[in-house]
This record gives sequence, C-alpha cells and structure tokens, in this order.
Amino acid sequence: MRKIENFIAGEYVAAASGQRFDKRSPLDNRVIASIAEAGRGEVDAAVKAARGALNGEWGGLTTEQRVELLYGVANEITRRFDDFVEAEMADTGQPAHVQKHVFIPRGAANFKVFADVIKNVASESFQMATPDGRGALNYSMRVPKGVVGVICPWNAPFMLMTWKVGPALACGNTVVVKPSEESPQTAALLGEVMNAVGIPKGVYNVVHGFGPDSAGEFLTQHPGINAITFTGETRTGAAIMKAASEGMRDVSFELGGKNAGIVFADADFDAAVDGIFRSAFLNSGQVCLGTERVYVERPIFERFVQALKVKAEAVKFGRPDDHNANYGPLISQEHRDKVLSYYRKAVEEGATVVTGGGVPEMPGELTAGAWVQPTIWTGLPDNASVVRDEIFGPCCHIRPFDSENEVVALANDNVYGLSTTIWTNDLARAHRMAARVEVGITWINSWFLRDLRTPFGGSKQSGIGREGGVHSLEFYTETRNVCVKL
Ligand code: NAD
Ligand code: 6OH
Repeated sequence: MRKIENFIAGEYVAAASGQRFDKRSPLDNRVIASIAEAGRGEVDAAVKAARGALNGEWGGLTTEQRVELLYGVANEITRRFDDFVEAEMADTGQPAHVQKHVFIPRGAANFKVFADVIKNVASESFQMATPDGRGALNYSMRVPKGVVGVICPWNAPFMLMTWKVGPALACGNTVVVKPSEESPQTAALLGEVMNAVGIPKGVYNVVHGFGPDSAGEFLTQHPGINAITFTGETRTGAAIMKAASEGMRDVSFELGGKNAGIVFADADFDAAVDGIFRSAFLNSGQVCLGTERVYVERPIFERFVQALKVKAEAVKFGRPDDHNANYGPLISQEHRDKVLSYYRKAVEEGATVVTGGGVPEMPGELTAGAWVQPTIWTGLPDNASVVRDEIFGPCCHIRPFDSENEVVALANDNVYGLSTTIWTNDLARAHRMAARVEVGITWINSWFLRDLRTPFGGSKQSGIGREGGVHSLEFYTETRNVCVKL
C-alpha cells in the first residue's frame, strides 16, 4: 500500500493532525493507498510557499528561463513515463493503452505546448501625442495572476491537472493543486519531477483531501489565492464561485456536459459508428466530452442502433495491464451506485434496453470492483431524466430525427453546452450545424481530436471561460499598461 503525502515547498509532508484517508482500487475495492488529508494549516502553508516562490526566485526568472525549466518538466515526465502510467492505472483502473497513448503523453505535452505559447506572445504598444510635443509611449505586458488554486476531477487526472498547471506556470504563476480524492497519485508524483528538474520550491504544491469542509473548500476560501481554475461538476462550480466572490477572485470553469452526437444518413456509416462508440464509451463513459444523447437520421436509425450494440457487446472487461482486455471499471463504488441508479431509472421512464443495463460477471476478486456494462437505450421521451442529466457513465440514448431543424432544437434543449460530434458528408450542412448547436467545441466527422492551441471550454452551464493556446493567457495573466513620457 502506498503512502501519499501533501507536497508543500518542495517537501512531502503529512498532515499535522495525522488525519489520513484511504484510496480503494476501482478494480476490486482493495485499499491501495493511504493519503494525508490537508487541514487548514497545510493549505495555509502551501499558499504561503506559493506566495514566497512568486516573490522570490521564480518571480525573478526571465520567460526564457521559465520556458527551459518547463521543457525540462515535459522531458522528465517522459523519462518517468512508466511510473505515471502505473500510478494512473492504479487510481482509475483504465486500460494501459489509453494511458500510454492518450492521457500521459498529453500530460507532458501540456508543459511543452504552453512553454511554446508563452515564448511567442507579442504585446501591443501605442505612441501618443502630448501637449509639449515630445509624446509618450504606451506598451503592455502580461504579468502572472499570482497564486492559482487548481481543483481537479478524477476522470483523466493527470491530463486535466497538467492542462491547468502547464499554462499557469508558463505564465509565471505559482500553484496549489487539490487533486480529486479518488486520484491523488499522479499529482503527488509530479512533485518528484518538479524537484528533479530544479523548479524552485513552492512553485508547485499539492494538498490532498475532499471538497466541502476539507482541502478543496479551505483552498477556495483562502484569501491568499488570486484565481481559481476548476474542472468538475457544475454544482461544485457554483459552490466554488460563491467562495471566489469573497475577495473578487477570477474563476475558470470546465464543467459538466450532456453532449449530443448527431448522425446524418449521408455520413460514412462505419466511421460514424466507430466515432459515436468511442465518444460514448471511452474511459468507461467518464469523459466530459462524451456523448450520452445520440440523434440518428431516421433512414439509418435501426441499422445504426444494431451496429452500435454489436460494438458495445464486444468489449472485454479486465485489469488495465491484461492484454486480452480493453475495458475498465468506473472510478468507485459510489460512482457506480449513481450510474446504476440511472440504469434503473431508464427502465422506469420507459426505455427499451438495447444492450447492457447492469453489471458484468467478473471473475474472482474483480467481483468487488466498480464494473458496469456499456448500455444503450432507445424509446425515451425527450424530457426523461436519463436524457437530460449528466450520468457520466458508459451509456447513451439513441433517438431518430427527420430534419436539420428538428435535430438542432433537440441538441440545444439542454442546460449544458460543452461539445457535439456531427457526422455528415454534406459540407454546407456541417458548417450550418456548427454555427447552430450551442456548444464550446464542435467536432465534424471526428471526436476528441485536440490541438492544444485551440480554445477549449463550455457554453451554458458547461463552463466559464476558454483555455488552450493563447486563450489560457487570458486567465493566467493580467495585462498591465506602462506609459513612458518621452
Ligand atoms: P466534482 O465536482 O465532484 O469534484 C471535482 C473536484 O472538486 C474534486 O477535487 C473535489 O474534491 C473538489 N470539490 C468538491 N466540492 C468542492 C467544494 N465545495 N469546494 C472546493 N472543491 C470541491 O467532480 P468529479 O466527480 O471529480 O468529476 C466529474 C465531473 O467533472 C463531471 O461532471 C464531468 O463532466 C466534469 N468534467 C468536466 C470537464 C470539462 O472539461 N468540462 C472535464 C472533466 C470532467
Ligand atoms: C474531459 O473529461 C476531457 C477533457 C479534455 C480536455 O480538457 C482536453 O484538454 O482535451
């Protein structure tokens, strides 16, 4: 069993209270780690360390020096690749191939890409006339916001944490990170990387714990935090926004989704089935960008439902390092209870269960894990809770549609607006749809293709602000104007 400590001012430290909590494996419910729970004292020490670094060595570095250090972080993550893969697999139970090909490489890229972005930022300047005829020069500079609180979810822990820590550090801030209580290990491991590379102590700090009345809340309430960036549930975002209003702290939120996948009859059928399958079931459906509502044009509806069913029934459950398996469990028993409650609700609301709806039979100790079947429903009314709520599990409801206008209205009839994936070979229609579906991210004939320079974020209740490329600078820096009399 691992012991995971807080990481404050470059040192691994337990909580002064001695308080710890357990992390259980999603595979078999065994306790795999004991984690130090930060109290107000540890959060305060972490914020002070972050402020000290900002006012000390880190704050005095040039952009070029920071950029070199961040390249070093990316390289060191790559050197310790197997350790990150192993830690993330242990916390999430998700297959090795997803960690190796998607999530962990993205962690390294998040440092490299934002180092590149910051190297290439230009600033504006204006020459102005003055009454004495000598004139003045105005120029702007981007300065760090200060100490940034980073609060993260469990579904793609390392990728989503570094997506915030990378740009925050590139812009010259320091951070205090609160990883999810369900996925503390890669955030802890990143501390070793920071020390190995020579990132000054206090630049990167990690406090562990829960949300309410624990490290999450203590961090968001701390007056020494200048801005808060959060990925997680919309409800949690609302609580954090209240805390941030004290002291007028800025927030950046990536929140929930109930994303629509839209398939027109003219689409490349096999590509659409593959794309919707991936978008609904990757990471056992625990992806904010995932598709839980699928709309299929009527002429191909039945054929599409059958094709998706065949793929869903072909998944092979098993341990992340089992080469014969390709499908993992949910993150926890608690999350499984939530997902299974929606599986029951779907039946109560009148769904036809096309496939799944329950728990797969697992061998031996895996019976105690958080496994659920990929599930497909049809036949639900548009106001069913299963069609409206974010479930965050491996499931989708498929409904036929007859016209472009109808499917736009259906897609937009939800409080969320994170992303959509649209499948069609009609170019003009693809662009019309892109303009009309109310989301922050639209994929045409693709899904989860990510260029890290592009704006990323949600509309409606799916978020506030955009991160990615230069958009991240809007949040992680402030612009200062300097006026020089000539
Ligand atoms: P969550 O909101 O339950 O928890 C996220 C983090 O917030 C955790 O670290 C938690 O401990 C902390 N937290 C909880 N209450 C808090 C409080 N009152 N104050 C401060 N911190 C608090 O979310 P989750 O269950 O970990 O993640 C799943 C959710 O995240 C889903 O809704 C999913 O859609 C969303 N998500 C969104 C994106 C996106 O980019 N839009 C990406 C990934 C996940
Ligand atoms: C949500 O589960 C996945 C979010 C993805 C990103 O934040 C990203 O940068 O690709």
